[in-house]
Amino acid sequence: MGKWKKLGIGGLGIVVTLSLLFFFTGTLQTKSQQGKLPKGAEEIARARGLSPQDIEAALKTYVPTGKYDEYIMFSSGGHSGQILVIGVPSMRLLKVIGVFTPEPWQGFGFGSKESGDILKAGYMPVGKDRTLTWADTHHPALSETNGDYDGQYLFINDKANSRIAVIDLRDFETKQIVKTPNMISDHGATFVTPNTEYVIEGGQYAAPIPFSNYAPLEEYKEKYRGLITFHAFDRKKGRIDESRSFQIELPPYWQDLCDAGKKESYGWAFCNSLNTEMATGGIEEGKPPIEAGASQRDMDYLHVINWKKAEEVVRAGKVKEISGIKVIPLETAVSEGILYFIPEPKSPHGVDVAPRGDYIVVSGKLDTHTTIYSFKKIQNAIKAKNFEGKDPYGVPILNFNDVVEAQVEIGLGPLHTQFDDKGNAYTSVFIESTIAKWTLGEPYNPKEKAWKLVEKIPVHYNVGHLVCAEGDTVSPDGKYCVSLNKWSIDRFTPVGPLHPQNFQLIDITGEKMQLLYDMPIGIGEPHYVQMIKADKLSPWLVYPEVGFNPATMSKSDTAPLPGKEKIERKGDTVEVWMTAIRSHFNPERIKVKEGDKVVLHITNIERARDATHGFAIDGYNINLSLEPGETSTVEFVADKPGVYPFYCTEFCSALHLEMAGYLLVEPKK
Ligand code: CUK
Ligand code: CUA
Repeated sequence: MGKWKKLGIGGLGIVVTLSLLFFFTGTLQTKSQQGKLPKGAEEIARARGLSPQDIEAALKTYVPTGKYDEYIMFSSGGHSGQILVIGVPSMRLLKVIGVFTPEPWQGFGFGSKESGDILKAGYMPVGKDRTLTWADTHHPALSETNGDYDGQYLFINDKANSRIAVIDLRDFETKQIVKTPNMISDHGATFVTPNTEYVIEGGQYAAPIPFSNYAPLEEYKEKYRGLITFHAFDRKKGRIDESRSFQIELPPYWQDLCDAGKKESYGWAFCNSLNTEMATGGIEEGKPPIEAGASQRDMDYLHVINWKKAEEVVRAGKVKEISGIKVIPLETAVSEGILYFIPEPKSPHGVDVAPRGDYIVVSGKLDTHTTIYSFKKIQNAIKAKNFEGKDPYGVPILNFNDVVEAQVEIGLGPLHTQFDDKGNAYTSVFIESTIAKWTLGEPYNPKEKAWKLVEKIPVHYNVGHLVCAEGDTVSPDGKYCVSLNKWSIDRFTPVGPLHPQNFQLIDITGEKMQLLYDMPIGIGEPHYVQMIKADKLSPWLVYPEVGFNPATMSKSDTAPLPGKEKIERKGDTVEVWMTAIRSHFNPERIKVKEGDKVVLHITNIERARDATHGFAIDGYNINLSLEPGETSTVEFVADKPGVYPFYCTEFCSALHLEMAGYLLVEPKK
């Protein structure tokens, strides 16, 4: 009771709120139910200490059993190297997609040749130990058609090793991992061009090209360079086509986030940078630390890149081929008018293109403003060759005042910006721990409403990115934003010194932003998320045919089919064609000799939804997940003699435990 009084709301307030809400939701119910509160609702709220606002928030997020979410978020899984799939508004975790990291449930990287090959393609091209089993995933990007999400593919980067992955949204599985040539780290990735012609990957920490070409830090300015990669995407094949991809050499500033131009700015890309000071640290020798050296200047450079022009230059062959990829040299990028710089304030981080492609919003981590550049003004300045000078590498620098449209005082530490359908922008403010809502200028809003801070809402705490429904496309939906908070301090039951991160769901439909829900994220550190209308996705519920190979997305010729199960020996190779159906494998006895190579093809011949079977061989680190219709291959050398049961790892049926067999490895004499 005390709590209610303290809130100054009282029982009447709850009854009113509840009645109003039930009146509203009641329109969806039958007449006899209308306006009726379930018995005891008020008592429950009171007993649980819920305020009227809590109840309203609960009603807005609750998705009853049997009902689906309106939006789906694809979140970077951070260091886990995975993707998290989350429903909105319920904030229920729907799936974890194995991407750069072996994922045991999906059997991704645990024995199937197909997934192993995908992972291996992303290993390092140099060095003895090429294996990589983690990634620092940052920015997922949904494929786009005309600047709108089309629900077909998803991309994500690995900042730690400069890699890009392709996920097919028909089965939500990883199809390709590309280790980007020449680059060792990235950050401005992944961002797609409006028709997914390219997946953009901006670099981060400058290094020699390729990074395996050793050069001491004393030669930083001469030998180190930045890079941006345009990975050509073949939508038909659903794969990055490395033969058509290209890179542009950049000065050794640390390029940061990128965004693709759209509509008006189609054909251009924008990346910001930090450390135009080219600091490399050296506290060991009494030099300033990197963080101080890299923040001496008031301005860094927004990179303005004409990728349409770059395409022409690549076609004309004005490139160097380095490590098997076409690279446009820096001098060529300058002489061909591919690259321009614009000063951008203090330690820039986010760069986000407005829905019509007309404005580019940049935020500086050590600034209090968002800075908005006009694409038209940029084009005019380039055409008029209105440059204030050149950087040490000859890149023309546009005059800040010529191209800036507005600056909006937001608060300390603005990072990333998203948009809604009403001409508003939402910026995450890191140091303040807030989300700031502000208005865009014309043509989004009439003059008197333009470029103004509207409202701020506190978030808990240290927000990085935020996402709003389709909020980085040409047609944002509004409705919801989610704040991706790095710290959660006092929000959740303590679980040791490593705290969960906190995704906070915010309703942006009303006059005021309303915080609805906290979702702890126990997998860190997610950086970016995209939110797509759920009805834009049309994933398969089972694979389209029995014997379907997800790696090729086609029916496999080698898939075992019912009645065709067999075991064949050719020399030292034992090849097995096996089927799986509730509740047995066929064959169920595999006898080999120590040292034999075993090639096992397995098809799950089920057609019922959810009828997944696993296939694990004890002691051999093998586990597959076979969805209905799926076929997979396992290859291994039976180098350990003994008796190795194999069994189904999904509780598929009443006789699941009986769904098993024996691998007998007879020892050498
Ligand atoms: S992010 Cu990669 S440092 Cu602000 Cu896009 Cu977190
Ligand atoms: Cu199949 Cu358990």
